[in-house]
Amino acid sequence: MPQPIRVHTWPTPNGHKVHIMLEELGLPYEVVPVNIGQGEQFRPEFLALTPNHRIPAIEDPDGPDGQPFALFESGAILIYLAEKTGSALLPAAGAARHRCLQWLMFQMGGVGPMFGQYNHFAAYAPEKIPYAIERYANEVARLHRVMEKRLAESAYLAGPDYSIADIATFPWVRNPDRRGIDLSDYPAVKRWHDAIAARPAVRRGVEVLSERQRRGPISDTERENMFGRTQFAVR
Ligand SMILES: N[C@@H](CCC(=O)N[C@@H](CS)C(=O)NCC(=O)O)C(=O)O
Repeated sequence: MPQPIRVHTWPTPNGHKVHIMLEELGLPYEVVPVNIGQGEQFRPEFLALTPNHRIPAIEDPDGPDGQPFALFESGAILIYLAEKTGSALLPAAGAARHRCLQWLMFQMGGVGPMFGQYNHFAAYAPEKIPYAIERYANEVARLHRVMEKRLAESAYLAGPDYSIADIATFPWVRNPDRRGIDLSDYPAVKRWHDAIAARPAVRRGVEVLSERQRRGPISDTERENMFGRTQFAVR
């Protein structure tokens, strides 16, 4: 029995990518909650794993060459876990592999940051700045149109098969109403979303730490830790 991978995480889209991946692979893992609203991402033991103080990060006791290995950045973690297990969730070579990495990068560099900024300005910013809200709402809609075009011609983002590109993107397309999106306007994205949401591993993955999910308006402490002086302190 392999030793469990420790996942330092929180129930957010970037955390759920890794929970879903571990569930899909059937790897044993141990969840180490990092409450980002309460500032636990700034604890020395977490900063030792990632100077970027963002979840998710993993510690694999059985890393490359059998040595303990720590890794942050959700996209890098998905690639690592696929390669560690030889999983077809990342095609081994050729055009299929590059296409998968292309759509993974599209998520990491586009969907994640843009949707995240939309959430920030629409839900968390203390003042409502119409220009910022409109800019990111436009980006969210544009990125949905890109996915719609792709998924109208392909079952999954990288091609005919489910891959780490879908695992990275799905948690950000979930709960579309939070971004002012009605998935019935994007029928191919909806078909893809519903197929992925029905996978047993995905259902289990998005439940990880769900009881700790933030509900209701953001508190002053949470605002301070995520967007205030604590966040931007020189470390
Ligand atoms: N590019 C990073 C982004 C990670 C990220 O933004 N994590 C957020 C939660 S989804 C976080 O830890 N925030 C803590 C903070 O803002 O202090 C990844 O994909 O791993």
